[in-house]
Amino acid sequence: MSSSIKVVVTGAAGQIAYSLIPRLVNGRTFGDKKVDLALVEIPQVVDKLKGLVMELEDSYFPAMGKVTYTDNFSEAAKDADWFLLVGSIPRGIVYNGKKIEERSDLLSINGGIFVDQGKAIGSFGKDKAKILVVGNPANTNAFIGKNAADNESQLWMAMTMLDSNRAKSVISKKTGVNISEIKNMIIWGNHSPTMYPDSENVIINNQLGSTVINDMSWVEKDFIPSVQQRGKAVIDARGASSATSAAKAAIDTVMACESPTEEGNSFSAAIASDGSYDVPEGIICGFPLVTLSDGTIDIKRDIALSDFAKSKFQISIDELLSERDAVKHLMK
Ligand code: NAX
Repeated sequence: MSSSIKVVVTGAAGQIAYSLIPRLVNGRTFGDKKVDLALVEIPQVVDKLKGLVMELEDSYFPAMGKVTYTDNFSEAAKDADWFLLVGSIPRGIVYNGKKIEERSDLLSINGGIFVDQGKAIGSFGKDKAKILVVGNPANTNAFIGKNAADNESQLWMAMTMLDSNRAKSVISKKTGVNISEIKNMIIWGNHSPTMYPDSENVIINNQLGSTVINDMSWVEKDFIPSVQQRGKAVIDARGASSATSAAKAAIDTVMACESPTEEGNSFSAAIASDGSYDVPEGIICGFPLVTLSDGTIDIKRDIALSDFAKSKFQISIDELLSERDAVKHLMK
């Protein structure tokens, strides 16, 4: 083993985490680094993690280092390199005596959680730590967390890789091209049904999607809605939200950040806008990203957006701005 890395996972007793955690220590996600895990849950379920730790031990992962579990996020955050923030309060549950149905309630409750977690990450996480928010509403949770952390060396992201993987799968079926030859699959905007999956700039077998697909009616009526609504379709079919595909997407995001992006490709995640593509500064927005050879993660800035793309993207930007306004009271 060349070195070690500490990874914090919240929501560790949940569905996504059950698929995610073993992959963190399988020796592939972080190459030959030894992986220390700090697993976090709410007090009511933290004891269940004892069983998960037993299973991890029984799986015999040579890359697995020290594994701890706790309901104390600040303690877990100490000197961590990566934070996978999966835990959040879902829509539909009763919280403090009230059924959580409205997006504004969801934003507010989870916002409170992300203020505390953000502060702890800013104070106790390593400088240059990377944070991937999976728990919904992911972009705005990341926006709140980043603001509370107030540590510019750390990189906050919200996950849109699952949307990108779903979009690749739809394009693969439409074109008959293997998914490994579908690159630069960009998700612009929010991880919500307003996201804009970009069929024009995707690279299919080394050619631009706008040339290969050439069927805007299919793009508008089939492709975009099926990617935007895929999460709901999985819930309707499975009776539970996407879990193994979400875990795979989180691993894909980590791996995309851990090694340089190949020329011409990009990966999807939402990060704080620096004004690129006229997105208001600060909101956590889905962009095409690249990992440079020195490990820096940057927005790929040379993508041409058509008028059609700009109008779709704007809908998602507007939604992010309204979410930002709804959590103003949580900002420093
Ligand atoms: P589960 O309900 O199975 O698990 C969530 C876990 O988080 C629970 O065990 C809960 O106790 C824990 N938790 C809640 N608050 C916590 C806190 N403050 N600290 C630590 N743990 C906490 O949900 P699961 O299916 O695993 O989904 C987790 C989240 O991912 C949900 O918010 C879901 O909406 C979101 N998703 C995000 C996706 C994305 O692409 N960004 C796709 C999949 C998924 O829908």
